[in-house]
Order: sequence, then structure tokens, then C-alpha cells
Amino acid sequence: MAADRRKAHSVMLWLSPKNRFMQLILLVVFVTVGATEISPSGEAFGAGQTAFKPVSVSVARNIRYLLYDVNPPEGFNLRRDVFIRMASLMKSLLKTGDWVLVLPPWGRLYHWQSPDIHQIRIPWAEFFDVPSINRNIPVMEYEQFLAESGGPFIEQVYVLQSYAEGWTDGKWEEKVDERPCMEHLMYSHDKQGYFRGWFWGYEETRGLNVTCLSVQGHASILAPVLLGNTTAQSLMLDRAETVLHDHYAGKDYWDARRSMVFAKHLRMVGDEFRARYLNSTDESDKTHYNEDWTQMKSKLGSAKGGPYLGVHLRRKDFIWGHRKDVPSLKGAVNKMRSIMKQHKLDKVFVATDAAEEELEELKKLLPEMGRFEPTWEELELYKDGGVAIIDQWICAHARYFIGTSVSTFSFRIYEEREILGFDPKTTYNRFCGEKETDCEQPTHWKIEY
Ligand SMILES: Nc1nc2c(ncn2[C@@H]2O[C@H](COP(=O)(O)OP(=O)(O)O)[C@@H](O)[C@H]2O)c(=O)[nH]1
Ligand SMILES: *[C@@H]1O[C@H](CO)[C@@H](O)[C@H](O)[C@H]1NC(C)=O
Ligand SMILES: *[C@@H]1O[C@H](CO)[C@@H](O)[C@H](O)[C@H]1NC(C)=O
Ligand SMILES: *[C@@H]1O[C@H](CO)[C@@H](O)[C@H](O)[C@H]1NC(C)=O
Ligand SMILES: [Mg+2]
Repeated sequence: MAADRRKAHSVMLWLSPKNRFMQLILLVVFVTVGATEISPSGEAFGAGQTAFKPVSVSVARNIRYLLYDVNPPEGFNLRRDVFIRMASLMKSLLKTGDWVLVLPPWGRLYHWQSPDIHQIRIPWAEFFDVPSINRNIPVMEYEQFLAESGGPFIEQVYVLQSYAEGWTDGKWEEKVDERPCMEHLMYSHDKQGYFRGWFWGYEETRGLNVTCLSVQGHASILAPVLLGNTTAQSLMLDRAETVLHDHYAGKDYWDARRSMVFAKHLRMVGDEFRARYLNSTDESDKTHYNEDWTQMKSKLGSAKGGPYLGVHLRRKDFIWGHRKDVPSLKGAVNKMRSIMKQHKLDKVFVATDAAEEELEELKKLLPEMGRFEPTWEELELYKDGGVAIIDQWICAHARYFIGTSVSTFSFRIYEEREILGFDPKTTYNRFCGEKETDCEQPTHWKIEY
């Protein structure tokens, strides 16, 4: 039954009235690639029934909805990390009942500044393969939550915060308590006495009750509170990044991470770019991908990768603070040239967020550099998030990769390469700052299957 419900979720995603063009594309991909996903119950929904409102089976079955959000300044790739923490919490909750994680729509991210592009209320299906995520934990898009839960209300919002007193006597202990809110709340009363706030750009959404929880510990420490201290059917954790991973790089971590399969249409764009400009195909590079991540277990060192160096060169806010661990452009180019020589690679693919002037300088220093430069139409279609994923996908398939110190954008590429089965020596590399004396290289985190 649970499996049926999950299937129904994945089918219904395609019926969201938003973003018709993308929806059409996704539908084509879905139908051609994921045909086996269509369950008999799914067919009954029929495409094009935009006014469709599901009969709320969930209420009868007493499903509870977990929603969450992350501190606004956090970027795309830390948000992906917070999803993994929420997935662990879900694993704990699912031991006791029927829960669904509502995927927080993407938007209003600080880095997504491409002008004239509507980047708000973006469903997860535009970036990730949601049926794949559903194979790990039950998830649904926010639009589906709206349709299914009977209105734009979230019964209980918990704003997570640390403890005002900090760590008592420097001793770390795990705890969670209802406490007065420490920061100015980003929620305010409307005329009816409900709470208005940032609900991913859904202006009509309201919280019925907002309280603060001081928490120190891993994500699952919240499970007893959600199960025992509230009967709310829909619960939102705001500032969800406050809680830590249950077990970083453990089995649950990797299951959730592996389930975050990039949307097929973005992988296809990346693959086309690889084939066209980098002479890179899965066949020749031994980077075979299984559409069903649960069936994928690559041997370390089995992937060869395309004949190019992949680079993630994080700039912007990483250089504004004059951080010691970030290289100058010249230093970075020197390092790239030496790697290319050592590994006999004559092509280099660069993913970067460098501003225009720096990009011009980089082109002068490294004229042979290849980049994925979307046309305006492509940018409008894939959005900044999709372009970032295409960059990550291409970097993930390089014979050798080097990233930027403590960038979560680079971390996600390391993980993708680990999933594909690259030799760790070709993956866990980062640039060093010129003035860095001890340039420690990134840690190798092995997948636990
Ligand atoms: N397309 C593209 N975007 C990038 C690149 N580097 C950074 N960005 C953008 O800048 C954001 C960086 O924020 P975040 O994801 O938090 O990663 P972090 O700040 O490097 O840890 C990304 O989400 C992208 O929007 C890049 O190489 N390519
Ligand atoms: C949850 O309920 C228990 C038992 O009533 C209480 O001791 C605890 O303080 C509550 N926790 C929170 C976070 O409200
Ligand atoms: C709001 O939620 C808190 C925490 O669960 C609870 O103590 C309080 O009674 C609730 N307030 C209302 C008005 O329901
Ligand atoms: C592309 O790669 C194949 C083998 O992977 C090689 O035989 C071929 O010469 C390469 N083509 C070019 C243009 O480099
Ligand atoms: Mg960031």
C-alpha cells in the first residue's frame, strides 16, 4: 500500500499546473524513460486534468506531512545537504507511522541572479528525479501537498534555533526544548490571526501556530517531539540546517544522497555537451549509470572518465573575504596546466561562478578552456539551478577533477564521482591558496551500501 501511494505521488507530480513547457518536456522524458513507473492507479488521473483535486485518502490513513525550510542566505548545495538530514529524520518518523516529506520549492536563492528569469516556486522535478527520491523516503511536491491537505495551512511551525546560553560548561550534550524565540521572527500575524511568512513564495500559505525550539544535536533528536508533543498533521521545521546529520556519510546519508538523482533532461544536456565537445561518452569512459540508483554499485576505480580535466573554481563571495585557501586566477591556471601535463589531458572543462571581469581574465589565461555557456533560452528553461547541475554533471565525468576548498558545490561533485566509481585520487582534490602553508586535501568518504 505504501508503495502504491508512492507511485501515485510520482505520477501526480506531472500534473502540476505550473510551468507547462517544462512539464511537457518532463512528461516526454518520463513517458519515454520511466514508462514502467506508471501504475494502473496513475493512469486514472489522466493528463491535462488541471482542476484535478485528489480525494484525500491521506486524511483517512492519517498521513502526517513534514515540511522544512533553510536559512535564506544558504545556497543550493547546502540545501541539498539539509535535505539529507531531513531524510534521516524521516527514517526515524517512518518507524512509527505514515509520514511524507514535502519538498520545499526552490527559489529566491541569493546566487540565482540571472535577470528576467522567474526563479521562484520551482518544483524539485525541474532539478531532480523525484521518483528516485521516492525510492528512499515518501516525498511530494508542495503543490501536491496543497491539493491533498485541503488548503494552504501549515498547522505547526517550529523555528529551530540554538541555545541562548550556548554549550553549558563546554560540555556537548544533545537536547531539545521549547524556548522563547531568540531572533526577530520572520513571521507576522495577518488579520485572521494566522501567521504570514516566507513559504517559498506561496503568498496565501499561512502557519496556524509558530513557536521556537532550541535544539542541539542530530536531526532525529526531533522525532520524539514531532511524535509526542504535537498532534498537528502538517509540521514545518524552519531553519532546518540547525540540526546535524544523524550519521555523516553513513548508510542513511548515502541512501538519501544516491536517491537525489539529477533530472533526466539535465543529465541529457550534460551528456550531449560531453559527447560534442569533450569526446566523452559513458561507453568509452566506463561511467555506466543505472536509472534505478538502488541497483547501482560501482566498483571504486572502475570509472575512467572522459579525456578532460574537470574544474570547479568557486569565486564571488569566496574571494571577497580574501580567504587564504582560495587561489588567485593565475595560481589556479598554473595548477590546471600542471595537472593536464601530468595526466596527459589536452582539454579542460571549467565550472565557475566568476564575475564577468574575472571570466575575461580567465579566458586570456586559459584560452583552451571549455565551459557550458547557456543561451538565454536554455537559461530560462533550466534556470540557474539547472545550469549548476549541468556543470556538476560534466565535472563528475572528467578523468580528473579539482574543486575549491570547503565549497559545498565541489563536495556534491566529489559525491557524484564516488557514486560513478572513480578512483578517489582523481576526485578528492582542491586548489590551494598561494599563502596556504598546510593545504589539506578533502576527505574521501566511502559509500556505505
Ligand atoms: N553554474 C554554476 N554555478 C555556480 C558555480 N559555482 C557556484 N555557483 C553558484 O553559486 C552557488 C554557490 O552556493 P552553494 O551552492 O551554497 O555552494 P558553496 O557556497 O560553494 O558552498 C551555487 O548554488 C550556484 O548557484 C559553478 O561552477 N557553476
Ligand atoms: C515534550 O513533552 C514532554 C512530556 O510532556 C516534555 O517533558 C518536554 O519538555 C516536551 N518537549 C518539548 C520540546 O516541547
Ligand atoms: C502553539 O504550539 C505550542 C507548541 O506545540 C503549544 O504549546 C501552544 O499551546 C500552541 N498554541 C496554540 C494557540 O495552539
Ligand atoms: C575520441 O575518443 C576515442 C576513444 O575513446 C578515440 O579513439 C578517438 O580518437 C577520440 N577522438 C578524438 C577526436 O580525439
Ligand atoms: Mg554557500
